[in-house]
Amino acid sequence: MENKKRAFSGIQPTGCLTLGNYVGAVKSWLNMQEEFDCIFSVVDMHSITVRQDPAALRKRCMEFFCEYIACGLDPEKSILFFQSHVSQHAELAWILNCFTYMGELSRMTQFKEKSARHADNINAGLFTYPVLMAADILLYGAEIVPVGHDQKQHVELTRDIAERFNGVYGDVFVVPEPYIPPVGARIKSLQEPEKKMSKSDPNPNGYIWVLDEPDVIMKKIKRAVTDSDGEIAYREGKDGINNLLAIYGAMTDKTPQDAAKEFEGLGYGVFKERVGEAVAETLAPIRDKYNDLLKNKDYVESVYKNGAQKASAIAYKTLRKVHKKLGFIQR
Ligand code: ATP
Ligand code: LTN
Repeated sequence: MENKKRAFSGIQPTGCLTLGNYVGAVKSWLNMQEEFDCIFSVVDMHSITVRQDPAALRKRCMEFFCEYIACGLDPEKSILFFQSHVSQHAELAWILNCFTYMGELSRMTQFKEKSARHADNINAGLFTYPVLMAADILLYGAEIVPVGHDQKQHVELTRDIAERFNGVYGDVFVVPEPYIPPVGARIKSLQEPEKKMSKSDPNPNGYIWVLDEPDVIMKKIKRAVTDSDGEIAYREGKDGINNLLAIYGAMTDKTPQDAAKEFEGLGYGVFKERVGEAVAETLAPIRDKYNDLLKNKDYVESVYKNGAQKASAIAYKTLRKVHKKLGFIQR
């Protein structure tokens, strides 16, 4: 493992893991497992910027963790853990808060969107959320951060914070690069194809859950909003069809343009059926593996405990170095 570059990423356990998350994030994580030294976290501390019901959150955290493994993240190759199990994330976040400007945070698109959506609870955590994300990444010296397009701005802020800190104290942090998959970085909602597919969409017809049954997948794809010109082509102004082509492409490792050629001249009905089949086929083994994991709670527990231990050993070293640079007395 020693000479491999390190990758870090995470998903917050809100809503349910969607095809958008799978294509935009988890799928590139799978490809990275061989080449990189990977660390993936269920970032539970991020999810409390919005009020959560404790029982529901507990259930969802476990669900996401099992989904990670079911999707193919391999505890023998990658470190898998819950963010709240490694206290250094919160500790480093505080320090980085003191190296981040209010102006920078108020420019973050996600903050602007979420504070508009949760106007009754614009808490400081929502505002400083990107600082916790910077801590997640910088604690592990990650060189690469595989995320969907919407997270690029946060990784860029992480770079700025790291460079600012390094500018004062020398080379402490590795400055990370985002990795955005070329295809599928922006899977759109099936109901409102101008918006991204979101796991906290109140309308389940807008997204596909990675554990959806084949008949549910087919129904959702058949109901997907398209257009009325009847032509299967990948071009501007055809958001719904473009999205289905991107989904099909992601399922079959083709570009949306190549996928469009495959369906040239066919009707939307047949096209949707083929897209639905491709999605159902990709997700079936994930659902099977997930159901096996549910029967094996001890194994799952050993994975996250072991993961937290390994993550913590790395994080401890970084935090120790940071403390020393800052002038704190070593413990
Ligand atoms: P929410 O809607 O609850 O804010 P989300 O669906 O955007 O959640 P996140 O937890 O913000 O999910 O994102 C997890 C990962 O999945 C990130 O790397 C993000 O970029 C990626 N991702 C999320 N939605 C999509 C999408 N529609 N297409 C591609 N990638 C996505
Ligand atoms: N902010 C991200 C989730 C996230 C993350 C991270 C992604 C938290 N910490 C570290 C990559 C690296 C989101 O909302 N998708």
